[in-house]
Amino acid sequence: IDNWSYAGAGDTDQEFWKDIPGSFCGDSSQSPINIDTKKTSDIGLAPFNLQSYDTTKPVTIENNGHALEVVLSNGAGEGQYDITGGGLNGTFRAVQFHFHFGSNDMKGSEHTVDGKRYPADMHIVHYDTAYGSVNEAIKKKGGIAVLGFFLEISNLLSILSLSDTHQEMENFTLSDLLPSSLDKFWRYDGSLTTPLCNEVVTWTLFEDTIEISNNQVIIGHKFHYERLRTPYKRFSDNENLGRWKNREIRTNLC
Ligand code: BO1
Ligand code: ZN
Repeated sequence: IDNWSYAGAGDTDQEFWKDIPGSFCGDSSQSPINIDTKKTSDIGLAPFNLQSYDTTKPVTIENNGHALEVVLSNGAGEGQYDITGGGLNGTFRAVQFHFHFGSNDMKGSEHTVDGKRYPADMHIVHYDTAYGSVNEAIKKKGGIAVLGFFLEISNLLSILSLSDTHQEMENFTLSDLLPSSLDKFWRYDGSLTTPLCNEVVTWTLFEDTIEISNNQVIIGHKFHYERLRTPYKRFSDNENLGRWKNREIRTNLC
């Protein structure tokens, strides 16, 4: 069913994503992008409330063939990882998070900051609960909110141990993964970064990074599914990309 790939697979790779039936990959508000920090400015937005991330629950880690993914929702439909604030309208529920690694430390992250590519990034994918399900929300502009974090290599062990096989984790706490400061972030309206590339995503990219160990990044390289063409050049020189700093911020594009 997933007849697309990143690279080296002929007519399924990135240049052809736009030709997939129902695809939005050739549209004009695609992600990822480069954050040009000189073009950002501050507006006042509320801080995020990510309290629900403090809960400890079982999760499943899997290689979905496109990324290393951790499934959060167990299908019970209960409000689990619900977030508010951060300038989002309403309540957004996390369903999964995943990582984008490269084949080596010099690449991996999909978004870039002033041209800098991090060894990996992590995307927590939420849908607007007003739409009832992720399948409905994915059809609506702003129906999806992704919180993106850049990963940097440090000697610290993070809480998540990765495996190259499907793995259950009994006691997992999402907030343990996050950087200590969530105050500074960039905001723009974009898309899913893979087919069908729906332009329904309110993107939040946090300036503070997550530190992972060298061993973990080596494991991550085994799961590299990297983009050929990234980021998209979307913004002309006089367009502003929003940035939130110290819980104020701003934005505006598109
Ligand atoms: S990303 O965060 O922009 N890299 C991204 C890319 C693709 C998806 C999600 C996030 N895909 C969608 C699937 C849906 C699924 C949803 C949540 O992820 O198209 O079928 O329900 O897992
Ligand atoms: Zn992603």
